[in-house]
Amino acid sequence: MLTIAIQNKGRLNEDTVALLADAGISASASHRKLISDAKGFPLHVLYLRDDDIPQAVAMGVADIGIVGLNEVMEKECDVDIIMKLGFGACRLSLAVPKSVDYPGLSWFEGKRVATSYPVILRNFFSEKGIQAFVHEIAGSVEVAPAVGMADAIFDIVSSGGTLIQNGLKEEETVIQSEAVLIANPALDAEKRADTEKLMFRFRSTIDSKGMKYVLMNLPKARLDEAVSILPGMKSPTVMPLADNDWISLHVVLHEDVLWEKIELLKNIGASDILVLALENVIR
Ligand code: PRT
Ligand code: ZN
Repeated sequence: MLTIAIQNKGRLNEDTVALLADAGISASASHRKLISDAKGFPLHVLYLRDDDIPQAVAMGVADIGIVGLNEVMEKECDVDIIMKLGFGACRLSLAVPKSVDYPGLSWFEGKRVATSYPVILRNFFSEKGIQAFVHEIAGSVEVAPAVGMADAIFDIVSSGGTLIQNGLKEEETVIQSEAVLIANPALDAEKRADTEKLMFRFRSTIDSKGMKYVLMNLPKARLDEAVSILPGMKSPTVMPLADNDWISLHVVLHEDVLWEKIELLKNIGASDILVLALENVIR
């Protein structure tokens, strides 16, 4: 049976458990245990610290895992990144005290930079030909410049609020990260097939994010206009109504364009518009 490693607590845990739940897999039953059996899919769930997930998958302790791309890159383990999961978005950036008049990367020459991601940072500096001192610290990296431990930091940024609170400004983005599905490169055929099944389920829930199912009544004579308002639709679903001059039109729309399209459709006579949540898109 396939074993998946997920974060036991922390920022990725909730979204990971929700992704599994949307895919019909219940994994939240026994948080306190190291390992449990999921319901809804033949799967062992191994709860680990995120730092340990790349290595657990590389060693085959788990077959697959869900972890931030930043951790995968830092640990340099032999794993395949097989899917981006669309949550846990953040970036790894270099930040300097806001009083610095920053001229570009050359500023880092000879400087001390505090980080919890020394491998990624050393790789970046060596690629750019910058000689800087990389200081590894485990936590609260953002306070290092204020207490005189470093000249700058390299850390995870999401809203940027933490940097501002600590009198720092973001100057260079080194990597963009999000949660990814990783796999041991040497899975046997059966585990590979199970992983494909799991990815198929994840894909359908990820693809449905932000999508709405919209039904409306429309005068039959305006169908061509409706189709031109909804570009990209291969062919909208059209159902007859008891009144021959009217049809029922069904479309899937992203919430970003929902209201704009609905207004245009109303202008050509659409009425009784129903907007429904969409759980899965199975292609
Ligand atoms: O205990 P364990 O080792 O498992 O967890 P952890 O403490 O190492 O990691 P955790 O749970 O904090 O984060 C897990 C993963 O979430 C990270 O490896 C990233 O891939 C992802 N992630 C996404 C983030 C953030 N967003 C984030 N904002 N991880 C950390 N942060 C920190 C950031 O460093 C900053 O200090 O949150 C703070 C707030 O960020 P701002 O910019 O929004 O202020
Ligand atoms: Zn961690």
